[in-house]
Amino acid sequence: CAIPSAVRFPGVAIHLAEPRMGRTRRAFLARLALSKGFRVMDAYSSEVTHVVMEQTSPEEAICWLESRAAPPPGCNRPVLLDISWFTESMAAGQPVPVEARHHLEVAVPRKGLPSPVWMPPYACQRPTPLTHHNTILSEALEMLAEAAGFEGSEGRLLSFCRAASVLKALPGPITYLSQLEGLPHFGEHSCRVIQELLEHGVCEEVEKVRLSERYQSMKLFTQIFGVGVRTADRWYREGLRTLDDVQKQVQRLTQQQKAGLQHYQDLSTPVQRSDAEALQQVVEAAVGHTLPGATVTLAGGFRRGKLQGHDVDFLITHPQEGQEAGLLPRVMSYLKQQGLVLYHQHQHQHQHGHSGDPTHLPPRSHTMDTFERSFCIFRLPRPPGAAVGGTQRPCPSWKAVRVDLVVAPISQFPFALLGWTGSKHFERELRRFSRKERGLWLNSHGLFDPEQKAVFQVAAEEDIFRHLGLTYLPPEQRNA
Ligand code: DCP
Ligand code: MG
Repeated sequence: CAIPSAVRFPGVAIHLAEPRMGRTRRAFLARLALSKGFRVMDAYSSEVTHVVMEQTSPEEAICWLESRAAPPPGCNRPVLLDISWFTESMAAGQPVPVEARHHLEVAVPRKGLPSPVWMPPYACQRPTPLTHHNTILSEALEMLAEAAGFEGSEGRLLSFCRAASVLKALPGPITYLSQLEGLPHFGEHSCRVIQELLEHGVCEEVEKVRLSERYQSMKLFTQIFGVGVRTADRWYREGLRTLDDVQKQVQRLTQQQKAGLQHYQDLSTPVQRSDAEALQQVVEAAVGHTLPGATVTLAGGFRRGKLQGHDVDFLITHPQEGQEAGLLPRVMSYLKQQGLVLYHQHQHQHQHGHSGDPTHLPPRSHTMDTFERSFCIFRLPRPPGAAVGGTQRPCPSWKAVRVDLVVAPISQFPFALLGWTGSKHFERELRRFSRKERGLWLNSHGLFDPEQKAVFQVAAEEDIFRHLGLTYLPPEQRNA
């Protein structure tokens, strides 16, 4: 055992297991650890607390350990760790807490045993944090989902989204194909994509899609405010490929699309959290001025903790039912007077969105809700002195930002908040779970029991989860 001049962490005894490490690297890592006050055991013994391995599969790691003498009674087995624990500890200058992702044992389905990662099938049954351990894999599947959506293949879109979403909820990275065994929604196609990524680092199908003219044009067109898949597809079939091509047909565009094209550059730049906060103040001031007591709540991706978004979603309500009626046009004209609105389109409340009759709920489980709503482009002043991308070039004094304002009566507010917080896939799964597992229809207005012909009264999002028999998930865990 090599003991450093001063052992700083007596409770930790590291053994660097050799199989994949190579002698020189092992010696280098040992010296590094010693210099930082760690104990490093050259030989494996019952004193070892942390076994560190590199490029070793969990199966191999367990074989390695099992081929060694079992610890004497009263001694604990060491933990089997990936090199990531070691490098993080070296960087921190102290042993970092061992997390699931460091373990070489947890994520492995051992032959004959059920997979130790049990994953419930619906995204609303499991927490999904914003950042996770399988980004490269989930992004590849999501690109295929997006491309399927461009072709109108809803079924394939859903399959890829569900598989991607499972990866986002895993406690650690997938490094071996066998770790997919027992996970829901992994069909042959998604497995094949993951296999290629694990073996070669790239998936041919994904790269082909990414570079295809079809995908690139569809992506470009659908990024224009007011352009959906159907319009984009029509333009593509007519031979349009670039924004210039679209610009040449400007007379055919809707007002919304014209505005989208006009502000394309700004609107395709991500909205920052600080922008969302600045906008919240602006909207709060306008709402407070128009109807004292009315509230503004940030929803969408920013409520889930995202640092960037494609737009900013706000929900407006008033604690006294009915007071919110007619509020939005007045808020909008106040904002317009201040020169803050570059574009706005008002969507009137549909008949059946009315809150007067509590047993009345939109009969179809439609994704589009029927609240009174404004799709806007705001003119957001930039803080003085801001520059473009760290260059010396001063930027314009304002930028265009997409904002959605939605008004909900207080009795429907928890449903509206749940429905507008997302993610899109989380919402889809929540509605599917309600319908298939509970026989209830959920949307942004309410939860409806078609047999009892009754709606549930709720005061908060937590009540909705409870009615559905689901564990409450805070917004930060809805990033499915
Ligand atoms: N939503 C909805 N009905 C609509 C539009 C959106 O129920 N007609 C819901 C689903 C979304 C949420 O509202 O999860 C917000 O929509 P966004 O498209 O703004 O999505 P995000 O805010 O999650 O992402 P981004 O960061 O891209 O804005
Ligand atoms: Mg949003």
